[in-house]
Amino acid sequence: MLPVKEEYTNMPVTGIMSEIAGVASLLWQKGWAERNGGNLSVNLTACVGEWVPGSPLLLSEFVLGRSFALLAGDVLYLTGTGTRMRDVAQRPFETGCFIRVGIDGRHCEAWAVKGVNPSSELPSHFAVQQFLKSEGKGYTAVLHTHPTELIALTHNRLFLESSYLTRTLWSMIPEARIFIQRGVGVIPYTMPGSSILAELTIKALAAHDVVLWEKHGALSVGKDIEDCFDNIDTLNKSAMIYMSAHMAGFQPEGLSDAQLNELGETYDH
Ligand code: 2HA
Ligand code: ZN
Repeated sequence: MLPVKEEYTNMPVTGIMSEIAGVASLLWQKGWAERNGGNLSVNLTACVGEWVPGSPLLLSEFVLGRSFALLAGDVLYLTGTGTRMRDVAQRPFETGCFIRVGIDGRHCEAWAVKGVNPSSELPSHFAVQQFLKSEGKGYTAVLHTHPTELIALTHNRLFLESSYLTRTLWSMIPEARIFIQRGVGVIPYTMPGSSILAELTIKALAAHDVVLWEKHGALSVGKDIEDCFDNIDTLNKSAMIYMSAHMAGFQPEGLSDAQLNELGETYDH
């Protein structure tokens, strides 16, 4: 667990914040978080109840462009706009915001150190968070990052078809088939941060826990932020194996249909 500054240790979320810091550190080390690339959110409501963050975080208020009725009363952590993951790794309390959604689903209170505003991807994070809550599977975390090899695959039209991409990634190593049971969704290139991207992402999340955005990045959902990271890490490993084989001059054989079916029969739930 990374050390947490003394002024934050009375907060009921230090464990989750250490987890967020740990994942942010991995994203930076993996080379998936150049500059301010990527953002993440966690719905903290289950562990904070009526908690109101205190000093040294300052309170501000803002109104959302649309209502997120299902999130009314919830508290979410969201990384700040322009935030570098390598800084989130060191100072998660100071690089993001704690946002309580009002009972109308629109008026929000946000606590953050002075000058930190929520990520410009707030509308897509809230839309995905609301979708996760509606599904009732206990998923609380959303991670968007830029995994190099997975993005490279989306530069080939063949891999823009979800079933072909999933079959290829599953067949590179058993773990991909075991842990990414719902496969990977793919969304054609769309302007980053746009509401259409958020809409298409939610549609794809009905069938998958991980979605690739063509020529941009990945978004993963899970019970916690480490789950989100593990999903993308497992798939990126598959992409790396695929590319390593090609770089060595041969087409990887891949696990057979029978081998993949056997894994599915043994592990799917
Ligand atoms: O937060 O990655 O897609 C910066 C981004 C936007
Ligand atoms: Zn991005």
